[in-house]
Amino acid sequence: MSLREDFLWGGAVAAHQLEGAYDVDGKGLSIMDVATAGDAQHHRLFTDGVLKGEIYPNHTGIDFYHRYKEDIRLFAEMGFKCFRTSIAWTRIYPTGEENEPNESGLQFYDNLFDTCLEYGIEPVITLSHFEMPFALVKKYGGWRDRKLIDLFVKFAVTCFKRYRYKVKYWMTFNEINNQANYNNIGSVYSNSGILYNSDECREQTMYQASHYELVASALAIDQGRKIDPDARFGCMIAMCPIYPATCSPEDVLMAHKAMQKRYYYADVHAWGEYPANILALWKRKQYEIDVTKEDLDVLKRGVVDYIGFSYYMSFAIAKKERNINYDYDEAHDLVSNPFVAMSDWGWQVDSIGLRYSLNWFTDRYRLPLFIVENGLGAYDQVEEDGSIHDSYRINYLRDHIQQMKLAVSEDGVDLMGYTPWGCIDLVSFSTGEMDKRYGFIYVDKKNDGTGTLQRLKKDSFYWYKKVIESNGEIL
Ligand code: P53
Repeated sequence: MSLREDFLWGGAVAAHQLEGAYDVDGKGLSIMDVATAGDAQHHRLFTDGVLKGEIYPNHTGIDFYHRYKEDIRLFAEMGFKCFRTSIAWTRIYPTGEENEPNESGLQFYDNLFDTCLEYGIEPVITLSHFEMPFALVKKYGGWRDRKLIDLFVKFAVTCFKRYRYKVKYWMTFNEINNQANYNNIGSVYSNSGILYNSDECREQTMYQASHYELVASALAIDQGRKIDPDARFGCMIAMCPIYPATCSPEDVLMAHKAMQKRYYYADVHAWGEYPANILALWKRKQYEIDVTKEDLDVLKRGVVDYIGFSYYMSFAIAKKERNINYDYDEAHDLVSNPFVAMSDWGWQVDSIGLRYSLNWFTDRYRLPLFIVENGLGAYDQVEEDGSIHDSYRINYLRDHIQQMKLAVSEDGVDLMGYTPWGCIDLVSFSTGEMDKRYGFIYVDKKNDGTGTLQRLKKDSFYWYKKVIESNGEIL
């Protein structure tokens, strides 16, 4: 049994990481427009608006906004069947609160999707990929406020109606579960637009904001199905399976409890209800979460058709002696795994973990799966003749595709497609660098923003073309 005939090979990106043109054609300021540049050692900062003297790499991205035709042509040359990107909320509703959408923003995505479809490339669209109007953060504190649900659903419904004949595959929130890491401010701000106050209980706030997002996702899906019964609606989960550091029963249970806390989001998306372990946690910690009876009905109605997920790495965990309740704190509890390699940015490279994850999702949800991100961030060297020999990237992808095929052929996983991350070099989400590259296509831009923006084909470009041509048989 090999991959299905209509397997969706492609690549993935996100609006704010490549479009640039951050204030063009009526676009409003998004939270990623106030993220400064960082590097492998330093996190990016989120400033209070755009400040003079700071560098904001997403303002220019790789200028995809003006060059998308050339870039899609290159994707078509590789044989892409699909292209995953996101819609910048702020191009459609600049502050989130307008009554009427911004026509030039809508038109941009019409043009982009038309270009894809001309080449037979299916758009796979995320509604909110780590961004939201900055105005909603200032006014409501981001997803702290129930008001955000209606504003998001308005945005989603506008997109579903407008692109009904162009987009068949939707996802609501990118890596919604990354905010479970509530001691990492970067991931919480990007997921939910929340900056914590010094005296608040972060964990409780995180559960509240996450609940509003889960309700917003379900409401959007429920509406989306009425607008386009043929479309398929998915969630998007950042999958980093958490292994026990040893076979001590305590480590095994610790890993299991950590998985519950990092992946209950998928339970809610797929089952339409909270798992008992999260409700028990809220009770033990006396968290008062605003969950109405109507919310619970909505969650049931808005379950997903498929699970989209990213896979880059696995985690490992050991139980700390003092942690009597097996409470998982992602920012402090992970340990390094001596059995796997590490990328230059410290991400644990583990291709078997992808097969493990595909099995885990299938056992738990019995839904079709879609690997919507996977890849290796690496430094590339451009040779004098313009070639780029990225064998490390090819090796990473080959190993992961092999494991993905085994999950299909040996384990019976129902897999819709595979879209490696950053199919064209773009701004790194976590560090804001250009130097952390994932692409098959090199973009001449440096961390400091200089460069010609010229596109060059890496060795992996030619390799991936053959992979797609042979439907994964030639690796
Ligand atoms: P960069 C954590 C774990 C796995 C994936 O990341 C993650 C994160 C957040 O840091 O993010 C996804 O660019 C995300 C993309 C991002 C990509 O992984 O930091 O969906 O927006 O660019 C790669 O190397």
